[in-house]
This record gives sequence, structure tokens and C-alpha cells, in this order.
Amino acid sequence: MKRLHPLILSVAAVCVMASPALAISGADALKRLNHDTDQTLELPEALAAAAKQFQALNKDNDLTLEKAETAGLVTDPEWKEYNKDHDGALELDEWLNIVRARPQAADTKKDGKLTVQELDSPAGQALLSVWPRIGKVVLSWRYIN
Ligand SMILES: [Ca+2]
Ligand SMILES: [Ca+2]
Ligand SMILES: [Ca+2]
Ligand SMILES: [Ca+2]
Repeated sequence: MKRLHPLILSVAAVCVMASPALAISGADALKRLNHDTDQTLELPEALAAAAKQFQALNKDNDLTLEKAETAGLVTDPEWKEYNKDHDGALELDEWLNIVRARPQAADTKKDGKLTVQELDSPAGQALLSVWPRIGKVVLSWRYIN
């Protein structure tokens, strides 16, 4: 039976590699992030989730996200563009500006709402990639007043 092990391992490796970009499906994202009765994600819902995510990512409990804390979530061009004070960290407003820009790119109909289809598009997936641990974290997120 030992012979099976390399095969199982290689199948597992292929599975991991075969799901690179998809952060989360649009339908799942709506289930978890949509807090009102419509079937679309609006900016306040995205920002509320992002503000909570800021706290979850900020492991050292200071007031900023350092590069290590945003690894894989924020691209280098985004760091350059949105880190307005050119320090080594993202303040909350800088972080939210990144999240604010992504829905605009994904909102192809420019109606201020993101549908399942828009969330499944490449730009939608870029927005959702902010929340790689969405299943564990977002379920308990609430609106911030
Ligand atoms: Ca909504
Ligand atoms: Ca920090
Ligand atoms: Ca900064
Ligand atoms: Ca739209």
C-alpha cells in the first residue's frame, strides 16, 4: 500500500496549484458580505468588511499595516500609489482607499453595485483577494457605525 502515497501526494499538489487566482466565488462572497436584502455588494459593505479585516491583519496591534501584514494582498504598484505619506506602512485610510478603488474597477455597469457576475470577473476577484481567509473571518464581521 505504500506505493500509493506518492500518487496521493502528487494529486494533492496538483489540486493546490490548480486553484491559483480564485479568491472566492461571487456567490459565496455575497452570502458572507451582503448585509441587506439585495443581491449585490455595495461600497459600504465592502468598506465595513475591509475595516474589520484591517484589525484582523494588524497582528502587532499598532495603528498601521506593515508590508509583512499585507503580504499577498496588496500589490507593489498599490503600495506606491496609496501609501501617500511614503512611510513603510498603510494607515487605515490608505488601506480603505485601496479597497475603495477595487470595486470601481469591478463595477463594469457603473451602477455602484457588484453582482455575482461582476464579482467573478478578474477585477472582482482582485477585490475579493483582500479577503483570502473569508470563510473564517468574515462570517463574524458586522457593520461599523
Ligand atoms: Ca448589498
Ligand atoms: Ca501593524
Ligand atoms: Ca502610510
Ligand atoms: Ca455593477
